[in-house]
Amino acid sequence: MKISSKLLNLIKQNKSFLIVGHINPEADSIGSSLALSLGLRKMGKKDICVLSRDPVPETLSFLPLSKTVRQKPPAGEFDVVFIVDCNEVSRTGFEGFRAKKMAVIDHHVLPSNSKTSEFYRSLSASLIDPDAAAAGLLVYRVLTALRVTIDKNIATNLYTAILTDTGGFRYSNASAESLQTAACLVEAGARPWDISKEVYESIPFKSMKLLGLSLATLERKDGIAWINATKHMFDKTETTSEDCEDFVDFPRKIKDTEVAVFFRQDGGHTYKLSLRSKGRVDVQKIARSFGGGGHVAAAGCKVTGTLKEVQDKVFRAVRKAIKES
Ligand SMILES: [Mn+2]
Repeated sequence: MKISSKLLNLIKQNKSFLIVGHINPEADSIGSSLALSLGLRKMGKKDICVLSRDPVPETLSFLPLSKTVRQKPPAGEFDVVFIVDCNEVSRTGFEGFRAKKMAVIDHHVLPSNSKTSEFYRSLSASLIDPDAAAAGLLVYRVLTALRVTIDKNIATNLYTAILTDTGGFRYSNASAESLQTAACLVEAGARPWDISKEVYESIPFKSMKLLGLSLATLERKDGIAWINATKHMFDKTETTSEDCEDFVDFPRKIKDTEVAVFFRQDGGHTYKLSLRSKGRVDVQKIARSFGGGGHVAAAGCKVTGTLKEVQDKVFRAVRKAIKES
């Protein structure tokens, strides 16, 4: 996809930039925003602010310049606000921005309602490519089109963004472009093992203890594999819900699993569910039938009842979805 000259000119012809990602930011949101800001700085732009409503997760504090991310916009008006890794103002967690112009760099599918298209028409420029594996790839395209030299700090931010959004270059979005770009980023100074260590090999000890307890509950039936984490387990390991973010990946890894479910006890009789599909079943539909949402292959919802009641209800819906797939 070609980058519009509108977007390139918007950058060339303006001086001050506010760059904002989405709420609950992960590596693509933070890494892409920081890389864009570093690239603009290399072009001689001095007035740049990277904004995130929620703080940078501790696990991403290794990203170069991550400490410069602000949670509140500075006073004064910017020339341009860039919305990165999302395509709605509401996803940024802010109500609006003091900026003369707005642009979007994103790889999510645009929600198809009129309000959005009105918003879309109001943009000064955009680069929205749902086929791109990560927003980081789009920022790379923009910076190279602007002939910015990619240095080690930019490369580290972008490599981490692409690495994590492709699940370590394993998911179906791991395109030739993502691998080719990653190779260029390594040449520019990104260090794969250093980054992998930070992203995949820095699990807190207590989280691993919790995983041990949770994995001991593993069961499977009819193409569904599941584990759970109870309040008792959190208390015993002195952990919180933050310590079990990827747990649902473990039942998904099992051969012949169609749908994996992780049940996390939230209150006495409330369970937060994470659902993952290996590709055949649309778990977003299942989650939505319980008031939740997400993506085709990854979704979540909350269900009340005892663990047994919750599991009976959910498995009935999952079995039906597997049968219909
Ligand atoms: Mn992303």
